[in-house]
Amino acid sequence: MLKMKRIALGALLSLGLTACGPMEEAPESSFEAQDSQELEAGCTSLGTGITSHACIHAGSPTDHVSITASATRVTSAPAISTKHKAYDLALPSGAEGSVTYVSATTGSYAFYRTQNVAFTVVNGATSATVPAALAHTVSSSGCSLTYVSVHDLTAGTAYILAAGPASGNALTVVPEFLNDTRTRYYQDADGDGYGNNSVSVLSACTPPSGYTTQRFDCNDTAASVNPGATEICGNGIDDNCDGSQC
Ligand SMILES: [Ca+2]
Ligand SMILES: [Ca+2]
Ligand SMILES: [Ca+2]
Repeated sequence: MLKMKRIALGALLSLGLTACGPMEEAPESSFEAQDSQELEAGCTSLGTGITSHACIHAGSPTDHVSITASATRVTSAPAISTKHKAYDLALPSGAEGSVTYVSATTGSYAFYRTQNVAFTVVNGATSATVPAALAHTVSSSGCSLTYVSVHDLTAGTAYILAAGPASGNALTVVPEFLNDTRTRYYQDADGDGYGNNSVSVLSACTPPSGYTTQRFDCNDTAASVNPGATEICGNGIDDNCDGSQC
């Protein structure tokens, strides 16, 4: 199930504000982050951070592991449970093949693939299908991964991943645990490219518009004030957010 919690603004206020002097009271974020291990509510696609991470594994020869998939959906099928690997599955000719995945932690897992073929996640204990919480095509330059689906898994349970048939009877799968690859985004209300330290989300998803990975804007209501601005002497404003005026 999708779940969300409001982020603790109090904890965020302690993040690196010393360089910016007094802060205005931060507005509450409209994008609600969460501190569980599951996909955020409202997530419509995975962000570039986790996709880039998966692409690194897909592009690294040393991360590849060759697996011959089982012709039947059994919990004794070969496991692809080790994270940060790219599994090259050899599928039965013209048919689906199965491998297993035992999640170390309860939460949301992304399975990136090189082809958008049938991909079913089955709980090995109950035989229940685990529906995708999210699934979409992937477009990343120089990356062989073209599709991803996210499934909520329970720690210690053996899941059967049934995939295919696939072109060439081959499919590469890169599993990623969302909590390993979340990115913190900061609200940039004034659009100057620098975000407000005190309004942020930690997300594996594409952030809402108006959020950026760059932070340390000491006045997010004035685009002329940010760490990249030129200090103007005598105007009474800390233009460049270094905590002082010249
Ligand atoms: Ca800003
Ligand atoms: Ca600003
Ligand atoms: Ca200054």
